[in-house]
Amino acid sequence: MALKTDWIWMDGQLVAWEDATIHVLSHVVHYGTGVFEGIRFYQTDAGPAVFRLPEHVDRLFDSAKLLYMDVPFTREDISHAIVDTIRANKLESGYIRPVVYRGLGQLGVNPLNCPVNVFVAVWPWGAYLGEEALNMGIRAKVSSWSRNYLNSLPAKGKINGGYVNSILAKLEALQCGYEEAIFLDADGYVAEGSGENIFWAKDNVIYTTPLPTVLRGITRASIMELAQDMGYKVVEKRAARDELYLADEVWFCGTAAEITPVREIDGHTIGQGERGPIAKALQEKFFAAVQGKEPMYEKWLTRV
Ligand code: PPE
Repeated sequence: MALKTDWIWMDGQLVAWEDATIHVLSHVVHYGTGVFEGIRFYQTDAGPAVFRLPEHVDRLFDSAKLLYMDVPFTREDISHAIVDTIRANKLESGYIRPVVYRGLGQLGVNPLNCPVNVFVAVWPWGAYLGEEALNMGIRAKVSSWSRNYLNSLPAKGKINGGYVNSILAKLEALQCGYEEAIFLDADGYVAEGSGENIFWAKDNVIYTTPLPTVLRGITRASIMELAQDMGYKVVEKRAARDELYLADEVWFCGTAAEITPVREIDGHTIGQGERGPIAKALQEKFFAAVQGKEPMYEKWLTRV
């Protein structure tokens, strides 16, 4: 199993992977009352390095705050737990999944009598949508499901239960023969993918969607910075779906998805129907940066 490693950090200590279990009556199992992060670490010449660790830990604490959970550890503790878990499992590169959740105490919608528990797991995770997707691009479908409405679920929280919305869109896209879904928000404007932010380019200007209804993606912020440093103008824009259909390039980005070009949406060929030059240039910069080959972005790396 791809998820099998040796150790998982649980509530302050490393436990054997087989023993990293929770009770079926834990609150999170019933109501999705947890928050999580997805972080990557990459192989560099000087050993593994975690990409933008402080930003991910900060977002984890923000997410917990939105669910009124006091994390029983400091940000420093969690950062150390992440580094320790990578070291213990002796992985060169992979994915990190910290989860802060309501555990075993009482059931019913009120979670306040349940403890707040934490675990950190790591595992090797290759290209999220397949290696070919990074080079050739994928086919996406505008979902018939709307992104969680901003007064239904806060977009700035990476909340476990909220991902059922993503799963519905993903399943619909797969059932219809596409690889990924594009969400519109409840007002009909382009929002994001099921687990990615979205960008597009038109006439050499790069666009992405504004934050109120999408996750404040750390890859999104990195790409905006890389693109600006490369001389591109980057604009946050509320857009209708037709703007994507008519774009020169479209790509998804996220920790898991990295930078995945989109070559077709709803039967419309995007640009030339392949990875475009801007997405390719950004991929090259991004992968160089995460592998410690760009001194300018060394600031984004935490050495393990
Ligand atoms: N939007 C959503 C809905 C989302 O889930 C992610 C990350 C992003 C945007 C991009 O955020 P960032 O990773 O900070 O650039 N999705 C995570 C989980 C994916 C999964 O299938 O699980 C991820 O990429 O780790």
